[in-house]
Amino acid sequence: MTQPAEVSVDRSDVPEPTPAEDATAGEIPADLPHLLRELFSGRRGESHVVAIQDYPDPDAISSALAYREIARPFGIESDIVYDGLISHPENLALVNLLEIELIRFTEQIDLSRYDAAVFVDNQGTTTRLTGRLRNAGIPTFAVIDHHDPQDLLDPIFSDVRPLGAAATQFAEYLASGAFLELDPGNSVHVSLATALLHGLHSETSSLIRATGSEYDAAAYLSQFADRVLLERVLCVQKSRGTMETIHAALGRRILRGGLSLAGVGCLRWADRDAIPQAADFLLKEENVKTAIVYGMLAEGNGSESLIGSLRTNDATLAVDAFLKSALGMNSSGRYYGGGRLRAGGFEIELDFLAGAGDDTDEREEKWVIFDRQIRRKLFEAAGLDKKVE
Ligand SMILES: [Mn+2]
Repeated sequence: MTQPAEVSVDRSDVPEPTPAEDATAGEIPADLPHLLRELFSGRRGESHVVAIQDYPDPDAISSALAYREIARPFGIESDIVYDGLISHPENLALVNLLEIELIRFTEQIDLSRYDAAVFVDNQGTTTRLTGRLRNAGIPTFAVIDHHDPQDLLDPIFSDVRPLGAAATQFAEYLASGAFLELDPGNSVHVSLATALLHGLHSETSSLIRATGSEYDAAAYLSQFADRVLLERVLCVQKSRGTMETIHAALGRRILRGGLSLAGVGCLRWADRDAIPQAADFLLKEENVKTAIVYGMLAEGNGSESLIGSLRTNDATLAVDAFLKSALGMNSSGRYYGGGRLRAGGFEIELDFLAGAGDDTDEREEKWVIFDRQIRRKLFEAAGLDKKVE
């Protein structure tokens, strides 16, 4: 380990990712943690920006925290930055209870002060920071993610494997002992293990979608996690806005051929995360295989968008392809929707049509049109359009 590989790293040993569905309890390639350690030792004194997706979930938050802790012994300081919002109550609880320091991007933050960028639980396609970091001239040091390879970034270190969660990758790094030994008496380590356990629990729908690797990771993390804290993070009550959105979704849902579709109307920005929670809820109904909930969201700055979430327990549904073909792309070639195994989402900016101000009638008229349009496209793509009213 004398000559840290600065630029060229042979990635031929990194296994070719296969669809997440086929993931088995594969062993972590033994050289990955050691390769990362070697790279860390050549970067002492650096400051890294860990970019997580715009609407960070527990998998992303805990993975970023893990990166910070494994890099710290090498004299590398990391800031965890996101350019969006944390609104899901469970995610807020995680951040607050574990006192996780996250930085929300604003124009005042000078990204050029960082030496390198790291992407965890994403590959640069779900965070607006990618373009900002590129503009600031920040090189990409590492990409550590469990989604299908997207080849947008060209990192020095890449670990993109089809696992149930990014938290699993970091649990494997920790278990390898290449970076630090977790100590059950160290409160930072206990917080980290608790956060990762929560990350992989929530990312795999309470381990239902877990592979063997997630069970191995959970077994390892459970030696250090704080169960009382974990319970407090998990048992967060739903906000009033979320309850109202679920109520609207139940009242407005249209059931057809195993698809439950609900347009919930206009939403407050703070209730954005009510959409996926409502989709989760609709999926519980008998005979429902796929649930899609969408609504119209007004941002403080006057911009508006339609956002939606898809949840399915139909293993044969190719979520990503379904949403891409149903909703298409915008004029700059960016798809409105996409997804992974059993979950997906979409976001359609209203651009010129945005901004009804306080005129609720105008907003309601707009909603009626968009609602009908989205409903038609989704039913058509699902082959259920014959009976559209
Ligand atoms: Mn994830």
